[in-house]
Amino acid sequence: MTTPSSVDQPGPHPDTPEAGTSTRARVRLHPRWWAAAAGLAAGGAGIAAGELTAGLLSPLVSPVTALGGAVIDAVPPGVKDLAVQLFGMADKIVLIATIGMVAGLLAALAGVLEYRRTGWGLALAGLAGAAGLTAVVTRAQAGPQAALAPIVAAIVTMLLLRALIRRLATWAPSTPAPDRQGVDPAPLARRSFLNALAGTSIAAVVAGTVTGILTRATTVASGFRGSMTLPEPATPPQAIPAGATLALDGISPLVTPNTDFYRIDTALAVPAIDPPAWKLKVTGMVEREVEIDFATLLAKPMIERHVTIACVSNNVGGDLIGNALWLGWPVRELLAMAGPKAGADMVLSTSNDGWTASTPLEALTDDRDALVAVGMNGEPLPLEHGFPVRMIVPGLYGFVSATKWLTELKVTRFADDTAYWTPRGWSDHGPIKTQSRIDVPRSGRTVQPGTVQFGGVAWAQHRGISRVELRVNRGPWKQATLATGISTDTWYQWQLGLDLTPGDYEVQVRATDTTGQPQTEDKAPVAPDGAAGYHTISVKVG
Ligand SMILES: Nc1nc2c(c(=O)[nH]1)N[C@H]1C(S)=C(S)[C@@H](COP(=O)(O)O)O[C@H]1N2
Ligand SMILES: [Mo]
Repeated sequence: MTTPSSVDQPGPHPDTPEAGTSTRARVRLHPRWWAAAAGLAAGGAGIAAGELTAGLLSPLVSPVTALGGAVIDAVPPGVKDLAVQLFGMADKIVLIATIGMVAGLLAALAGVLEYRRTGWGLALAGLAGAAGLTAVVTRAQAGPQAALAPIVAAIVTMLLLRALIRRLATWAPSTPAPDRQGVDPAPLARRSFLNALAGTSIAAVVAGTVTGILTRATTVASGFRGSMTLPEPATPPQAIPAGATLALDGISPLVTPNTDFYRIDTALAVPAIDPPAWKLKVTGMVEREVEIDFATLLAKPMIERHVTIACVSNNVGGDLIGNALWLGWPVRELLAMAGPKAGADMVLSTSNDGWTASTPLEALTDDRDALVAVGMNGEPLPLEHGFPVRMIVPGLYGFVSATKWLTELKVTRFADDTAYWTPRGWSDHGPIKTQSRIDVPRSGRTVQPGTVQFGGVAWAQHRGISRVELRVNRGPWKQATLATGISTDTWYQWQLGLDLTPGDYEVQVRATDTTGQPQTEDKAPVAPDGAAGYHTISVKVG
């Protein structure tokens, strides 16, 4: 190897172990590879920290899943079909693996960039975090806290990347300093870098494993949900009548999409139920206890009904209300199998997480279509809306009827049993109060003088709405155009054009139900049994 002429050659390549004792020579791999490894470890730990955050908040806000969803939505249908053909049910796993590979490559690249030039790798990590943030906030069904996970992922990645690359640069400067005097820092710096790299990698694996364990139930439940098909209803749903929808910009859509549907529950983490393990029991004051499993329930003759459900905590003018098409089996048929005993007047429904609601037995046995529901707007119930089975009862606030993740119906008496909210200052009965809301214009808006179009929704579930009126500055009531309802169990759109000259106005709305009873003007707070009063907005014309 050593020839006389080699004396005049430049020294051995610094990557080779033969390079002797110079600082760079100790690096057996080219430092670029160590930088890539640092990027991978930092990115892995960052993503794991983000997923762990998401898993703790709610498994529904995972940045990786959100990005995957965004990719699914973005690819043309042809590519989607191809992916399903190629990979079948494994298509989602392939997608997640692909996202993992892309993330890995980007992380390695961030390491190399950061090693070359301080700040560049951080910038790349920041960009990736911004992509995750965009995916999460545009998709998550879980509100603004969803933004936390990608932010945590980006910050952890950047901090670790900076710390690792700083150590690497001390050991193997990317721009080698002229020969230094004194003690060679290499062995110490080398150990410091390798320890940090190992620590980061271990942390990434531990956080990833914990997240996997935490979210496994959710993964199983969403996997089942994604691959199941809902049964067809035995009788088709009522068609939405022509004239049920008014063409007015900004009015609430007649049917609320699942992703926009309000969510209210006490569950810190969304319960994840594996349908094959699910059972619904009917117990208490019954002739015979009944227990049905998911397959048995799906085989029952189902009906599909639009029902507007509302939260008792919905303030006048609030948005804790939504209208969906629910697929389910009438509760009265399930109760008939069990045979409620004389004297019973309540059904205490229990959720998988222990939450309970008290529903009058009558509301579950009369002719209204109270449902043991499995479908929402043509899909299996979303996890956060009660997958796999919930109750839907037309005419009652959710807190006394709409039990999600339903597992038991106990036939009992109001005198003997108490539901979750009853000892907490809320009523044990909760019929929905007749209400109306102005959606457009938004309160506080300035609008053009002339004919100003007002519009919104009104509801009196199971009684139906017969009239909606507006008044300006407490003047006479003027009747609005009322759209045809889908049924008395849903809300109705309404609209009215008012000629207004420049100035400040107070506009109020009131609805009247089909029994001729107008909603009350007397204000009531949400507790104990629902808000009352007129929705009042201010409009500036000018
Ligand atoms: N298990 C369970 N079910 C529940 C609740 C709850 O806290 N836990 N909240 C109820 C309340 S107060 C309302 S208003 C409705 C809301 O249903 P949604 O989240 O599907 O809109 O669910 C009801 N079902
Ligand atoms: Mo509620």
